[in-house]
Amino acid sequence: MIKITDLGQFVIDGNESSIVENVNLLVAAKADPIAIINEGLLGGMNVVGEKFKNGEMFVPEVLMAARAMNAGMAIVKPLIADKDMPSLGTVVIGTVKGDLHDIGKNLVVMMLESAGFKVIDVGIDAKIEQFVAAVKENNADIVGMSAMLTTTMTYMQEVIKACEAEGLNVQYLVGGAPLTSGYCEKIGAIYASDASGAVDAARQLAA
Ligand code: B1M
Repeated sequence: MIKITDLGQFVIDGNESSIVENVNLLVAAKADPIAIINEGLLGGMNVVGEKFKNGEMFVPEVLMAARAMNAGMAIVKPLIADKDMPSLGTVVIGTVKGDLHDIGKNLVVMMLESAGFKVIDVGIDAKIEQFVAAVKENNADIVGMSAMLTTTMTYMQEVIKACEAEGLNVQYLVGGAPLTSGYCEKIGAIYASDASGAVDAARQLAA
């Protein structure tokens, strides 16, 4: 049987069937589910994140890797009590009102989850009330917003104002093609240009 650490390469290769087969074997052999996640699945996804950042892997490969990782997660997560799941913090994330683009946001979600964040995805066309309710329900640390249109990016500021008016103690992480770091600074949010950058920024915000 393979070692837990060997799972990482299957994730990097986006080899979902080998992940499913070998995670099942490891579980049957009573391997620690948390080690399967941390040393196997997330270990591989961390490498994917680095390779994506360095331009050695591209979006379709990252999506395949994430799908393979999620297939393994689906097997082991039911074996772990919620309290035992390591978490760096909770991120509520969505593509803002009026905007239906979600490929980049979904990539950010996968990378954040791989890095060990609990992520509440409020989806596309997300309104202020959805962000606020999700932050309150989940006691979130970070609000993440994605926008791909110049006409929708301004909604981010409205979400931030609403969270502040509600007295929510959260930090703001934003991204999307039309944004600039200058604009994000002006609205009081941290800007990340890609999914790996989002993970780095979230780690700093949660520290
Ligand atoms: Co649309 N679209 N689109 N589109 N679309 C763009 C964005 C556009 C630049 C195309 C163009 O004209 N050249 C343009 C926007 C122009 C502008 O406002 N500046 C545009 C337009 C105009 C429109 C419509 C208005 C077209 C129309 O109907 N007339 C319409 C709007 C619909 C709406 O949202 N209300 C529309 C519709 C669509 C589709 C539905 C067909 C489809 C979306 C499908 C989907 O997402 N499920 C679509 C697509 C696919 C695109 C392009 C081609 C690709 C976007 C994408 O997925 N990129 C895009 C042109 C382009 O970018 N080349 C375009 C890949 C993705 C991995 O990158 O989303 O940038 P990206 O995400 C990156 C980073 O930005 C960052 O990390 C991600 C991963 O590295 N990031 C974050 C993103 N969110 C983040 C959040 C973070 C941190 C980082 O923290 C929380």
